[in-house]
Amino acid sequence: MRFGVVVSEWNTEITEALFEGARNTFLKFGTAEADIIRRDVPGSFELTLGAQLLAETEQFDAIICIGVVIQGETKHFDFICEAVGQGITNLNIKYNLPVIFGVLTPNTMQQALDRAGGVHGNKGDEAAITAIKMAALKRELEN
Ligand code: DLZ
Repeated sequence: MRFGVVVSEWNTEITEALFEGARNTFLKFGTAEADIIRRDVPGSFELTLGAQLLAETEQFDAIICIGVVIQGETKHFDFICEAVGQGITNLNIKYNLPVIFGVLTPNTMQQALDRAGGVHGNKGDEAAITAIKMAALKRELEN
């Protein structure tokens, strides 16, 4: 299988840890390093277009979007989360392709760290497992 991973450059300490979690999980389940294609985008808002550009190439069994949006004092949080959630949902339907929501939406940086290799595990691992499961389901039902 071949996987695309789109990574947001905001809060890179967290997004890099999530990417490493996803990458290690793909490798553990037998994906070749060359079949994990990463592309970076400036922020989580850009994850949707980044994933769409990968989907358009028709080279992937699934795509993961990795980002972290931390609750702040402005409404940015709500707008970005709403937009990326809806955008990724739409891509799943538009391309009939698993596009996985690997976006953390914590209240604090500590909550993000806890989910990026901390006490609550690594949500990047979970995103990769979801990608593998959905890609396998798609193959099974299409063949
Ligand atoms: C502008 C912004 C803010 C305030 N916060 C975050 C964040 O917590 N996480 C994130 O991934 N991106 C953030 N951004 C950037 C937006 O996602 C986007 O890159 C810009 O609004 C430009 O479209």
